[in-house]
Amino acid sequence: MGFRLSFFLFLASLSAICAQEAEDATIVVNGTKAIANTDTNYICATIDWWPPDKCNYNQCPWGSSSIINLDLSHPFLAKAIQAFKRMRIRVGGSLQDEVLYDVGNLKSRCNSFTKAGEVFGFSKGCLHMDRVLVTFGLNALYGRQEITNKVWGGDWDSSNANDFINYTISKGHRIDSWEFGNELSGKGIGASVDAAQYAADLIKLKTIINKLYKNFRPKPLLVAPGGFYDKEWYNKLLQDSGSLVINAMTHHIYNLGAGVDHDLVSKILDPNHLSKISQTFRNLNQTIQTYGPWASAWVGESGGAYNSGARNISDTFVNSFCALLWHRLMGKEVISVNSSASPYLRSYAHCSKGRSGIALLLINLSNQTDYNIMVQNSINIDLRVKDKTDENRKSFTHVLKRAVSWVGSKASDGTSFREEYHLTPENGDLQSKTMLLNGNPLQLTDDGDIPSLNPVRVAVNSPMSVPPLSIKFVVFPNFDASCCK
Ligand SMILES: *[C@@H]1O[C@H](CO)[C@@H](O)[C@H](O)[C@H]1NC(C)=O
Ligand SMILES: *[C@@H]1O[C@H](CO)[C@@H](O)[C@H](O)[C@H]1NC(C)=O
Ligand SMILES: *[C@@H]1O[C@H](CO)[C@@H](O)[C@H](O)[C@H]1NC(C)=O
Ligand SMILES: *[C@@H]1O[C@H](CO)[C@@H](O)[C@H](O)[C@H]1NC(C)=O
Ligand SMILES: *[C@@H]1O[C@H](CO)[C@@H](O)[C@H](O)[C@H]1NC(C)=O
Ligand SMILES: *[C@@H]1O[C@H](CO)[C@@H](O)[C@H](O)[C@H]1NC(C)=O
Ligand SMILES: CC(=O)N[C@H]1CO[C@H](CO)[C@@H](O)[C@@H]1O
Repeated sequence: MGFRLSFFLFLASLSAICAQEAEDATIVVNGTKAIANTDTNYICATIDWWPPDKCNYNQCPWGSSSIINLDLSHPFLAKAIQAFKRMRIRVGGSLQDEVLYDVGNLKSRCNSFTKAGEVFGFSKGCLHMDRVLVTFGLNALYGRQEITNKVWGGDWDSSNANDFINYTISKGHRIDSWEFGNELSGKGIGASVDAAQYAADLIKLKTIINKLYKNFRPKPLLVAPGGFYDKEWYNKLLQDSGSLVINAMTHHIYNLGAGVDHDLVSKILDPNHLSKISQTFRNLNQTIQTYGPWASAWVGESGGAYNSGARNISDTFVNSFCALLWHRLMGKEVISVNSSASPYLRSYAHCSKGRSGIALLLINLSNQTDYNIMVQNSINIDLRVKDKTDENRKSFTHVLKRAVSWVGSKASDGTSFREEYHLTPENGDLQSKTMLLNGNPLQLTDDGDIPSLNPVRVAVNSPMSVPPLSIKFVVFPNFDASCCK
């Protein structure tokens, strides 16, 4: 009986294997020099202004997740933020340019957002002052008028923002950065403002910040424009605002298109589609290098699919545990990887965070190919080239080093291992809301605590595979990368 059962299981697993293809791939990691650096708070989150009756495509997903109704004292929220230790939270979104702050000498009545208003179909709303905030998006339409269809002109009225910033200082709230406006760049989404006018108002806001924070340190950053990248508009904004006014230039990414799109899943699994957006970032980087090298390039908001995402897609497999693993494992230094795999295997390398070695992120977008990966250190390839050009100098230690550990040039002490964090959707269903880590469901404990995210440790030279439709973080603590020291 036992034999027959295991034979049946063997056949069953054999047929599962046969449905897949396997591809061998080599990933060469060159840790000589970092190719880019990310911000310390690279993983961040936006809390939006949308009220519960914001609906798209017959769905109203916002509930009580908005800054106007979120329970900021909820222990689950506190625990989630604590898990990241220091996490940037941006408060902003479409209604930001409609918000009046109920402080100082507010000229109009302070109401809640109601439907049937001017810009996004919601009226002017109000923020009552008992919230804790970090990157705060200011209303950049206040005082302007709509000149023609969606184009707004006239000077920004800074009085309400001035009073609000002053209020936060008097309450001792530490704001890391003030962001000016939301999606008003280029042709705008709900409204647009000319770049020269926007730059003049940014200079005014910088003066206000400098004055109000004269005796406070650290002084908050000024972040702008939080919109979609438009080359002429972004170039002009940096040129006209001038030296050291904008500290970080933000842009928004919704490269999947509208949440109603029936092709979302195939877009998410299409490497060519996903890679297109990197050109936008290269263009933004170019704008900054040319017109304002003092500024950093930030993605201020990105949600994949716009208009509140898509049900059973935006709220599934790829969820916050992935962001938490990135935050814990991936350091600031981005390292070059050269992969021989098809574009369906996406690979990223960073220095490990807070320890030696490197961390890789491998995402298999293929639904049929199982990748067998061999990771090599470019140092060893350089050694091999040197060995070939001068056979006589091929020293015994070089041979020994390569034989012992192909991840470094140093001979290992024999305890070399790597750590793997393998993420898969429950039951192989990509639209499952439960993510498995090394086969175990990731769920909050009954007390709302984050589950422990433990890796499996395997011998560093043992075969490594990335099965279809799965994600793997791999830490190589002994990887010899000179840029990670
Ligand atoms: C800031 O607020 C204080 C009261 O807290 C007030 O005395 C001061 O005039 C205000 N400053 C500005 C520039 O609005
Ligand atoms: C940004 O531009 C600089 C200068 O052209 C270049 O060296 C750097 O690699 C670019 N970074 C990115 C991420 O494109
Ligand atoms: C979303 O998934 C749930 C549970 O799997 C299902 O009951 C529901 O019908 C799905 N909704 C849509 C819009 O596909
Ligand atoms: C990447 O590897 C391929 C061979 O797999 C090689 O031809 C190419 O030059 C490498 N690129 C870099 C930037 O090292
Ligand atoms: C893989 O995806 C393609 C396109 O989405 C689909 O036609 C095919 O049936 C899938 N194959 C497997 C093995 O799931
Ligand atoms: C690794 O990068 C360094 C510096 O960028 C470069 O000089 C070296 O040729 C690279 N090695 C390989 C094997 O590509
Ligand atoms: C090379 C390869 O594996 N291609 C497949 C990757 O997965 C997508 C869907 O997930 C298929 O359409 C490709 O044929």
